Amino acid sequence: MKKLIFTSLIVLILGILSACGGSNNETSGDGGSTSESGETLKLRAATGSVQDHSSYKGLEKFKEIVEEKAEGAIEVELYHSGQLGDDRAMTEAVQLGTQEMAIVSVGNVTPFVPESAIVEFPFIFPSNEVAYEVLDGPAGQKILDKFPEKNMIGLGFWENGFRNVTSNVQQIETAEDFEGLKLRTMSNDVHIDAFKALGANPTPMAFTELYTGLQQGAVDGQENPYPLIYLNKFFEVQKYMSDTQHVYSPYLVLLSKNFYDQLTEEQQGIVKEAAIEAGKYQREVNQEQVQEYLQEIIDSGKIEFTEVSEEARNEMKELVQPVIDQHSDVVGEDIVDAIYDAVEKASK
Ligand code: TK8
Repeated sequence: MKKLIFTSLIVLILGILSACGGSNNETSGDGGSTSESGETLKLRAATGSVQDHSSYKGLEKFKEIVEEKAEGAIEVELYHSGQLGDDRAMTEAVQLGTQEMAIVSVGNVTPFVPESAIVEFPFIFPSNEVAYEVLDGPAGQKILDKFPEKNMIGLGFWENGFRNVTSNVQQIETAEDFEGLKLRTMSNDVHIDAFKALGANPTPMAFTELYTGLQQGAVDGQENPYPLIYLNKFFEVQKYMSDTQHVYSPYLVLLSKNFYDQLTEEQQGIVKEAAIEAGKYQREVNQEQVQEYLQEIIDSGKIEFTEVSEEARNEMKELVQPVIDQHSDVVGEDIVDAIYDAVEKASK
């Protein structure tokens, strides 16, 4: 009998506590909320790119929207230039919950979510407009849906851009020119296998170490969109650049699931909508920067720029196709079919 009374008391106490406890936050009505202690929730968001890069401009827009709509319940702290580490380190921190948000190249995230590799398959997107339509639609959502099981939330895709090769050895105008090139790549098996198929010697290296790696000759070349080649001054330690446009690189907006689960429903909506709205702005800024910084690089006279012919680009496509076929098996038929169908539809 005593045991029954004791157990009933425990259940009663737990029931009272849970009624008082609820979520970590008490909603003040229209998105504004604070945690039970009244403390503001801190959201640390970082990019590996420098402050002038469009990814940081996008974070500034994200901060403006979230802090206005959350009415002080969420404080966004911004970081840039790898201050919180390179993409891999930031992705690990977001997964662990020690960092709330990161803007990272999908190419650096594939070790965490292999299915995401498809969006950086060589030559899969014919234009940035097609990429936007596919990534922002149901096919792109299929990839974002793979992140919660890895303790992360994929809020959406921003833009890094079409990647182009720079080198200190020779101009890369045809597939043969890749022969023996010690090329820095992201930590991405698809890119490593693709550049091997082109005859290069791919060398994964953190973005934060890349400038020194080029300057000291640890690697002969790299591949990135023009804004990063300009803003990180790679063009000053390279002799040749060509518009290979071999991969379209989206940025992923990664959010800690631990943090997301703390938010009220209203706050989750605010953060999601802010990422989408800031992403539209970031893509516009990035497109402007692609044009502006390509011209700055050419006008600098510090690097020899060449355009790649369609014939040469088609030869590269043929050489990397077996790699795409092999890695499509890793991504899985459902996502592969969805992405390629969406690309075909958006390209019409
Ligand atoms: C830093 C990286 C960079 C990526 C790379 O912003 O590692 O080459 O393209 O953009 O995310």
